[in-house]
Amino acid sequence: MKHVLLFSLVMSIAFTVSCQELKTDKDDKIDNVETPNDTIKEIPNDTVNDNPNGTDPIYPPVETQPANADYKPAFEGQTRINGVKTTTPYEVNIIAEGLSNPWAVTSLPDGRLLITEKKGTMRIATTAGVVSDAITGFPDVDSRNQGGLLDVASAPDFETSRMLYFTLAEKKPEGSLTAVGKGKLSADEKRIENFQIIFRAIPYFDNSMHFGSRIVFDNKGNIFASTGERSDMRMRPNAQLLDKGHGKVVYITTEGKPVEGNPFINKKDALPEIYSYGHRNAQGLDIHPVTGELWLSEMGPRGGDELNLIKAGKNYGWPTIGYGIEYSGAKVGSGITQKEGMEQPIYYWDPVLSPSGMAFYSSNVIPEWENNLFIGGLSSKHIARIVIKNNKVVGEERLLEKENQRFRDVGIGKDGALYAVTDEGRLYRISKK
Ligand SMILES: [Ca+2]
Repeated sequence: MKHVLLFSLVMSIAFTVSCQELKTDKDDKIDNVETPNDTIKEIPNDTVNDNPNGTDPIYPPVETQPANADYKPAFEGQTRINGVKTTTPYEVNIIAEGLSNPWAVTSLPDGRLLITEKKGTMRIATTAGVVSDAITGFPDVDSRNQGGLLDVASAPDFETSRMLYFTLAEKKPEGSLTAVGKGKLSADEKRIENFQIIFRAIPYFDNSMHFGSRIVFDNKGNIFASTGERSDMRMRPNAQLLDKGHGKVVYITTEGKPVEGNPFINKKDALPEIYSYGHRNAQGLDIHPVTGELWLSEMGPRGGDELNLIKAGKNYGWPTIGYGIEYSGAKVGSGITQKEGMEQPIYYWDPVLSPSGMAFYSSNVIPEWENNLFIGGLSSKHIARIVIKNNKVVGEERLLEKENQRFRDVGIGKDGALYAVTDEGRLYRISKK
């Protein structure tokens, strides 16, 4: 295909942590960034540590910039945790370029990669970077700013059903909303057949911001999906309202019905699909490979990005509590960080990470990465490696920060490699050397 160039350039990672410019304007919009020269560098010997205990050596926190807000964390280790560094040698390859605003990358059962593109197409890539023509068959999406065709997940029975599940910004004359839809990948892999919307985060609203969203299957074959609160000051309070679909995690069946036992299923006037609420703009969602618990990354305002452990029926606080401030510098609401009945984030970033898609590393090909969480950073332009023990963050590392890319999503390959897509149109493969 003519728009995607194949790359075989092997680039290296300097394992040192360096300061990087963090934009105070973290707004999640598409930049044009010049492509840096690809160079081959040596990995410095002094950064490869013996690791006899199987634990990560401890380094200073990766964040060295002043915080935007003067809020104090609710507990030790809630922000600016010790740094860690990957010791297993790995390599970074740009395996494809020229993708059109790729938004999600995830593995098919056969190991190939599904990649959505924001304007409403999908492609299938091999792990060598051979990319298909655009796959069509989606409804009209609102692809302005933060909207578009968003996440994709393959059905647990994909090998027989060929069913794929998506989130998207559905476009209607009255506005747009975050929707979950499904369709069948045609036998020739050129089209999505019989696309159906199965859930809508009502009501419609006419803007182009804060749609979320990610989708993940649990081991029962049901779907978790995140929605955004649509950014506008009039919409923001909806994150706290149980009769609105904005700023929520929903838990639904493959038919779009609420899962039996959902926390608000018997509550009058509440949407029965809601699983958790009080979210701002969650673009990262995944299930821990060992505990089976649902984790979510969430774009906060200036200096309030969060990592949350999601539990049924809980309120995650937006816009009442949080660790960020408005872009104007003003407090958000009354400027409080804690409140009875509202959950604390497991971890937060100030300055921001601008967390987008995330994935737990369920492989052991790179041993110290097993069960670590990898989160794509947009304005921060790196991939955050987060080490979690006993539901606390115990280490953070910045990967690929020299690439100068807005990392939109990361996915784990069946081959134990980490794959990432960027707003600039690249597909990366990060694999053991
Ligand atoms: Ca929160």
